[in-house]
Amino acid sequence: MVNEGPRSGGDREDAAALTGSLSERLVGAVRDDAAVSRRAVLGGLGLAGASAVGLSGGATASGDHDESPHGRAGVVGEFQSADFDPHEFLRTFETGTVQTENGQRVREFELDASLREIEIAPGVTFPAWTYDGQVPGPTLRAVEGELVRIRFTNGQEHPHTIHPHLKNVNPRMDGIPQNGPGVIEQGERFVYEWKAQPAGCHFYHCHSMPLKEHIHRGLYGTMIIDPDPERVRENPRDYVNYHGPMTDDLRAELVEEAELRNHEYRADEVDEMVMVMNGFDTNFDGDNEVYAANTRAFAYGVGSTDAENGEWEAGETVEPIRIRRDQRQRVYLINAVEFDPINSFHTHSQFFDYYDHGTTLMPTHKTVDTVMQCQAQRGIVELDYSDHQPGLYMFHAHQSEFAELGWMSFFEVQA
Ligand SMILES: [Cu+2]
Repeated sequence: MVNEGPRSGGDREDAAALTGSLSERLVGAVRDDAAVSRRAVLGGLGLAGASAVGLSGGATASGDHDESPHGRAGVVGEFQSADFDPHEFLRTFETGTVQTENGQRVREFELDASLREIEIAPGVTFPAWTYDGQVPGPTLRAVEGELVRIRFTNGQEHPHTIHPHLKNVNPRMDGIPQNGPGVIEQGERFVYEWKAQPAGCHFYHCHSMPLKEHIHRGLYGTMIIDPDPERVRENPRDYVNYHGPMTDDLRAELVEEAELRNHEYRADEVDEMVMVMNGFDTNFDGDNEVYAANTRAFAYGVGSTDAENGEWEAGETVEPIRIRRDQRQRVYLINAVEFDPINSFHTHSQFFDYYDHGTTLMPTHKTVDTVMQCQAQRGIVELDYSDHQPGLYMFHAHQSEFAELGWMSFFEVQA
């Protein structure tokens, strides 16, 4: 008998039950841990103290579900704050404004630093330091060879910077306390300028001291530099770790890959996503309590829903990432986790190609189902689900603990 495929309601209910039970366990643990630790820190404020820092809400199942202690299987706490949507963030790329100055293409962005309470698990908030009010900061996207100009304003009481993981030839622009303008104090502005090179998937973050706090609090984001197909045609060897003959066919293939990476050419033919793996130390003891891809624990899990065939209800905050079988998927993946030495990305029932740092147009890892990244390491994951039956396919950190504390997600392959 041919099996009936994974789209039966049972699979969705099971996935929702798993997501829900992990989410509730996480929220319960964080709430208890935070209440205890903060009572000690805040001198007997107890639950009132926890409430004052936004941790008293706990998991709140969406309104129409049974709250009985025995009837919560499959009930998933929904996120209450609508100020950040990881589903929207996933496919949002900021391309700034472009102008030409003395023959040089210049791409401008504005960023500010500010304090923001962000919701990291249903009902659990975290006092973040943010770029543009969000964690991760906006995904900035430019084209190789351009000048990237960032007008930065620090609107927060701590001194901050923006440090780019680019090949930056001007030390004044390195965004560290010791060089150029140094740290940018509250109310100050600075204009950073960087050459957009090399093409790839890159990281930006604050480099003020203590560095681990400024990163852990949320001051980081992704900067994508799209390869310039014309430059690839002229200098194909810059984009491959390959020493054989450069044939016309290979050159043409590399140029085509560059076009499929470049948002001004054909990148829209690929389903592009950004996943910043991050973690949050909610009681400030030097260990993370909550992990995620894109800040919200289990947001790409499976929610409890009556929806069928992947038609998730509007406003639902926990839902898998819907993908098409007839389209290539590309994930710009970065590890921003503080305190833990490595993070990883693992796909179930699937192998992918990986481009370490995204700087090559041929995979650096071919046909793998797990990659690991240290902090600031990043790369491009390319997936092909055309052979797969429709349904839910899990992916997660293969540090199992991270997965159980929030970094567990599903792709839902559409029929
Ligand atoms: Cu900072």
